[in-house]
Amino acid sequence: MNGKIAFEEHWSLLETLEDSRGFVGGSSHWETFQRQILDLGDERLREMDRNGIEYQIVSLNAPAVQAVLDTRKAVDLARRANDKLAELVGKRPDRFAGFAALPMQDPEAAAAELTRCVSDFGFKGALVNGFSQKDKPDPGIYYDIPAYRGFWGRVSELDVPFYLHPRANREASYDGHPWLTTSPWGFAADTALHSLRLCGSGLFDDYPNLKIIIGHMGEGIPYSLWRIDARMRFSPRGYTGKRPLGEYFLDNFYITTSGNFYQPTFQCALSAVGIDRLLFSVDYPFEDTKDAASWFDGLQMAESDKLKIARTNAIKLFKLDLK
Ligand code: GRE
Ligand code: ZN
Repeated sequence: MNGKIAFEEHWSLLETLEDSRGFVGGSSHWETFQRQILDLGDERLREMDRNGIEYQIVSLNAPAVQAVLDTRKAVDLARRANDKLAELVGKRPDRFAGFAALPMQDPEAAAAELTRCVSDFGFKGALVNGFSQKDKPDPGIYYDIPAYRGFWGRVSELDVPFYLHPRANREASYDGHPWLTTSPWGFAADTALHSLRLCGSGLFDDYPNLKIIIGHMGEGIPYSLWRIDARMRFSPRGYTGKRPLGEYFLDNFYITTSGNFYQPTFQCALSAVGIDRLLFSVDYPFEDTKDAASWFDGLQMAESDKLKIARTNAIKLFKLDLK
């Protein structure tokens, strides 16, 4: 299928490249990976063309800004990354746009940076790599706490989506099993936890128009959605939302197919969230574009539904100037 839009697609500055090395396997693949993630030109475009992807919204690799303990340095890194991304995507506005990297260590600076990126560069929203570390590695800071309400107010005013992207889980219960902390499990566990914290905090009562995107077919939440609300009837301790949690998930979240090209999971996600909330993405270059595209293109479903997931849902969500 041609004309697909993908938006969990990463690039890297030279100075944040090392953040990705541990995830990429052996040295021969690392060579290729470096080239792919640094490039926002011909190689990426060829890969998109070969696989029917017309347009990418590009974001910085993980964890990058979120792992910079010194807030001043985090603010500076985000700004330089966004300036550079704007310059690169600006060369092919017909094929690329950007998501802002944000220094969430300082909620006011993050709100200001998002505003700058949307108004000066036409960025389509933000992509943030999970919790932030500030001054010390632990505990990580999650954005449901009151200090972030002003930040979310700005996201709501700007009316742009916020992609909550994974980073490695740091809980002590993962000790001795580093493989568990990252993409096989911990990425999803931590991003799901963060999403549920947002739902449980009353955030979406304060700002009902917020649009949160999560990848990897919903990071496991669609599979658990019914049980969460079923059990919340008996143990709602500390829950401050006005409505059942599942309603916020269905009203305020969008999910993508990034890095999860598996039919049973897709069917569950689609049944749980519906056709208007599920969107195609790859997770380039952590995933092979062909794996994502050939799997998606081969799905047996009505073409009109497929077009929504591949393209028209994204045009609507990001108000893209595409037909
Ligand atoms: C990602 O950023 O999407 C990512 C990583 C590391 C491994 C897998 C992955 O940063 O998808
Ligand atoms: Zn990703």
